Amino acid sequence: MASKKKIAYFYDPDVGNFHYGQGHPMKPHRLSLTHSLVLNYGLYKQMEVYRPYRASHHDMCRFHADDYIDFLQRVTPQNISGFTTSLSRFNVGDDCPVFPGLYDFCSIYTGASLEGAAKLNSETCDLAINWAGGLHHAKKFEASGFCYVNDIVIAILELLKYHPRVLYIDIDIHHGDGVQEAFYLTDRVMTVSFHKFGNFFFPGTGDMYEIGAEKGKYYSVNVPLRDGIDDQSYVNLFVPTIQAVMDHYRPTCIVLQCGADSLGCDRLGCFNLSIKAHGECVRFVKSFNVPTLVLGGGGYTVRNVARCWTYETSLLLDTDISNELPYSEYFEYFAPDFTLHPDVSTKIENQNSRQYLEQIKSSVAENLRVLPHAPSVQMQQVPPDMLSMEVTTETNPDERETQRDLDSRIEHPAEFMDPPPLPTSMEST
Ligand code: YEV
Ligand code: CA
Ligand code: ZN
Repeated sequence: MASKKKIAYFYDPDVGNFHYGQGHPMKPHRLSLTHSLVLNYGLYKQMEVYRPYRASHHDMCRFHADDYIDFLQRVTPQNISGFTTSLSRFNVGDDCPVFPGLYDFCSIYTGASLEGAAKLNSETCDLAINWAGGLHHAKKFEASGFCYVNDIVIAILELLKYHPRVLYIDIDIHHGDGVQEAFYLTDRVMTVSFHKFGNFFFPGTGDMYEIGAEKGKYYSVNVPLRDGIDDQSYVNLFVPTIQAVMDHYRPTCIVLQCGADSLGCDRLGCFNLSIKAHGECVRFVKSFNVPTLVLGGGGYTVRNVARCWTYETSLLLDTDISNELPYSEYFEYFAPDFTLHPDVSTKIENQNSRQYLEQIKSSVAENLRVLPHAPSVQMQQVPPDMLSMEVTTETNPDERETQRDLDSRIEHPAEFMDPPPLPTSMEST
């Protein structure tokens, strides 16, 4: 096929061995299942498979507060009783527990997203995939919704070194609140989230009237949905919405969060999407031929998460794969059908009326119409990034890059919303 893309795929063999704790719905083991299917379908042959870089404390502090990352690095299940004030201050507890290896887990999924962004920047690949990433709820100063470090914000900050406009699209059933909040005041990033909204569904934000503020006004797009949305309603809303966003914003790269909790039969979700419809959104985004970082996110019925992200890996590779699953070490998870596309529909009624969906569509279109086409930015020189460091040891620093390379780099404005300062505690290890 003429449009075959160079794909970088990131997977760390340790990532599936972390445990949030007994009964917790977030199961990193879903990442081992996904990778096993990707390998057993033979998809690895068509992409570059990387064991990712691990993000450093410094990398995480590009978005997060130093004392918060310090806490994540120090706290363990053994010393937790010495951190009672920090636990509540940083929202670590029930949804976001302290578990063994917590910091390493964050370092793995964040390093992979950051390296994916750097490989897109250097044009080493056209698409980068990190199913372990996409933890969109983490905030500058706190954990939230099973997310501790916001790998998406950190990856977007890396992309902004080279890209004037980054589009973020989020098809997880939850609102992409952490990413929206980080870029609420800037036109350099447009965030678009489709999510369940209403009846106190977590996190409670993402109404269609949240549109951004100051320079970022109209650069946050929210598509609030009711229970039970089906394939046809979702795709018929997603396609024209993203088409209008692409036409008006003209991003130079895209970050796509593919949370699989929007599928039918998800343990925490209430939508009714099939794996094919979820994948259709991924395929549509890919069809614009814009460099894209593809990330995971939520997804709590692990067998369907693995099916969904395997299918989406095949779509990104333009490769058809059989509905019959290949044998793998986790084969029994896929009983009784052992297929890629089992029926995941439920009896939840679609509470999104045609009228309601039309109203959202026209409200989004109206907000996009007032945008200037493709806002530009002041170009500035920025410090070298992680990949250029690898090859500069013996060269004259003045000759490392052409002027054209330097001109193509763009500094990002530091535009984060800081909540009011909190009282500091005197805790130590
Ligand atoms: C979400 N958290 C969650 C399932 C079987 O809903 C919340 C909490 C109450 C919450 C919240 C709700 C709102 O409507 C608005 C603001 C809110 N802030 C908070 C903290 C997070 C979902 C992230 C994707 N938690 C669980 N839904 C859940 C957590 C568990 C933790 C340990 C063990 C079992 C658990 N089971 C769960 O659901
Ligand atoms: Ca979403
Ligand atoms: Zn989610």
